[in-house]
Amino acid sequence: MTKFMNEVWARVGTKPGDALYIPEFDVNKDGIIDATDYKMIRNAISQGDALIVDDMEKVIRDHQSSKLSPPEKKIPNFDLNNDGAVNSTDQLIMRNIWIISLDSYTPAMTKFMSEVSTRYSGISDPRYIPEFDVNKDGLINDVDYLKIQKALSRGRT
Ligand SMILES: [Ca+2]
Ligand SMILES: [Ca+2]
Repeated sequence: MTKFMNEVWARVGTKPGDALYIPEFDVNKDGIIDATDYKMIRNAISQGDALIVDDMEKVIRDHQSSKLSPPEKKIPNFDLNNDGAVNSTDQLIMRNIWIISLDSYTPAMTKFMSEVSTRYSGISDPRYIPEFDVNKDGLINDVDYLKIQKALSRGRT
């Protein structure tokens, strides 16, 4: 469970007037923070993670290359299965990143995240990839890196 979800959990059963009550956590506005609100918040967060995975898959699709592509067209870190090409196989690995075996996950994650860190840049920089700017503030930095890492590693740690 994430720290944030622990905070939500700690408030289950609280009502307005209780010290721990936070109005925003009463998602369905029925005057009590209960398991329903907890589930709605948890699902919303998972959905956010899923959208990030979708975006990362799109990045791989947008940067396909074959073994014959000229070096400047190749981004080896997107070759998640290390077969010399960036193609639908790598997309599939990303799409299933939550459930693939640890043997596939660990090297894929290492490569992909190292590409994210080489893309730290501002919006006018050629290294900038819009999908990596998760919070859409025009910068790719640690904030985005951690969001991507968290979304892709969901359930692993
Ligand atoms: Ca590949
Ligand atoms: Ca950002």
